[in-house]
Amino acid sequence: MCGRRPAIILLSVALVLGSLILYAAFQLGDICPEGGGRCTWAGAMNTLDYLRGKGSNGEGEPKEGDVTSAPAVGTATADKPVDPSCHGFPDMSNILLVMKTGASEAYSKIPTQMLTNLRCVSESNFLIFSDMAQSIAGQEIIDTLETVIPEVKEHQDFELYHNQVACPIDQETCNKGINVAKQGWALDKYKNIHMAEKAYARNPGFDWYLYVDADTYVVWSTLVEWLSRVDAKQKIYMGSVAMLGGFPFAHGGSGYLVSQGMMAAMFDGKENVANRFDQNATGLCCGDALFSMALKEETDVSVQNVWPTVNGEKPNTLSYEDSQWCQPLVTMHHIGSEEVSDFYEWECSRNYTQPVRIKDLYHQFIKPHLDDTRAEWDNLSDDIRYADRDADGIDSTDDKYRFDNLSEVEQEAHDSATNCRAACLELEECMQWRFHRNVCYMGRKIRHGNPIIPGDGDGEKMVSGWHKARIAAWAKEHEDCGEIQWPNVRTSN
Ligand SMILES: *[C@@H]1O[C@H](CO)[C@@H](O)[C@H](O)[C@H]1NC(C)=O
Ligand SMILES: *[C@@H]1O[C@H](CO)[C@@H](O)[C@H](O)[C@H]1NC(C)=O
Ligand SMILES: *[C@@H]1O[C@H](CO)[C@@H](O)[C@H](O)[C@H]1NC(C)=O
Ligand SMILES: CC(=O)N[C@H]1CO[C@H](CO)[C@@H](O)[C@@H]1O
Repeated sequence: MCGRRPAIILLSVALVLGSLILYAAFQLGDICPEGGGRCTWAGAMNTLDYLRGKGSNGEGEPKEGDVTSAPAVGTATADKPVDPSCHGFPDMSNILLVMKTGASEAYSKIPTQMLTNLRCVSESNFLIFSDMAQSIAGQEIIDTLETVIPEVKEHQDFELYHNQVACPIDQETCNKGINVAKQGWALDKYKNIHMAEKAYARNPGFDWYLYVDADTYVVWSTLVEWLSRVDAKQKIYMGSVAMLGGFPFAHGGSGYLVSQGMMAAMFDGKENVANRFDQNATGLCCGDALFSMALKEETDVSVQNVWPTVNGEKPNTLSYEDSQWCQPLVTMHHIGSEEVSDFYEWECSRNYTQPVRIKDLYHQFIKPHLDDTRAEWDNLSDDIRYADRDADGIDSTDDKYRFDNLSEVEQEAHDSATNCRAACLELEECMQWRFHRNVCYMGRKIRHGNPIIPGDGDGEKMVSGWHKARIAAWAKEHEDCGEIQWPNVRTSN
């Protein structure tokens, strides 16, 4: 029962929380105005019909390969009123999301995904695979490694796999003192092909199979609009291309898309396809690369690059520049739970109506946070460098350095953060700057970056800053992007 209707569990918890919040708000005489907070749990809970609908209607188990019966979540039906926070959610009933995680991280990643990015996705439109069978608040987590051939399971890479099953209490406690990151990574590469084979065996009827990690964010509005323009009957495998020893593959964390035509070519009429590659995985770093090699070997189809639409970065690490600014965005990676929640609330507030472009992230998540100067921050500026040519550790052959024909301000740029900033103000191409250990770095692109660890190294702090006026002027000038240019997808191989 619990496994079949995870929504009930989540919603029961939410109902209690929601009631408490509403009660508290009522006590304070401070009930939100109608529609306010629609994208929060409390807001959604305002609609009692919605609760009743989701909690009691028997939509039933999805039948195998039964795609057409999956209702579009954004659409209310007579017996299933719509979750108000899913208002406008696109019809993704021809897409199956296949999410990969591991037992050591599942409880920290999956609940937030379920509450936010997967919230409006129908149960019949996603599967979650891991290195152990689990149930998270009723959501089935499938052991994708169950079918790996027994000899390969004897490999030391499977140490964590066997330990996890043997653990009689929670994994977190059992894993104390174990390097879970390292052991989890060793296991991970065995998953991808098995996961695809199992997803297709359970659900062979979808047009598109989108493979992501548990720290990937999917922008549904962009994805659905884009895929409606691509013929899924063709053999298509696409993502953000990376290389392994010269072999191109779609980076797994960014997410990759495989068409119906491609899945059929890989698995139809064959048995135990994934097992053919179990042995290969032992000698390789990564499962996403092996997946690409396996596709190539079985079908002779190669990966297509659709970066930056499928993207491994996130708002604070993306580069806001000409070549990416107007591009539509479908995925981001390394997204923590707090960030997933922020994006979800933002997309919900836009009613999922417009495809998201990279520039939208700048406006929503970057622009409000740029400062003239920020200490202990790495803003990733590194297009031009100023330094003392003879100082220790300066590789004067690196052509990022400017030593000659400098203005007075440029000559002094490496003396202090204040001077570095002054040089940025003077140099027209400078959007932002960074000062560290008597090197002044300047950036021509807009990037936000990360805090540095305080007290790192010998105590010399890194300081960053942005030329806010110049950035604002650039953004304004580039605001008009015209029609969306979708990635070019080859439909014949
Ligand atoms: C897997 O290993 C077999 C045997 O060594 C080899 O023939 C095959 O090309 C390998 N396949 C991949 C995808 O690495
Ligand atoms: C989203 O939909 C709600 C409810 O229909 C509406 O009030 C709101 O103005 C819409 N917002 C946007 C950004 O379209
Ligand atoms: C510096 O200026 C001189 C004279 O204008 C020019 O010949 C030289 O190429 C310049 N050097 C650099 C590195 O720009
Ligand atoms: C992404 C990036 O360029 N990071 C750099 C930030 O600055 C530090 C210190 O100069 C470099 O070590 C990083 O590579």
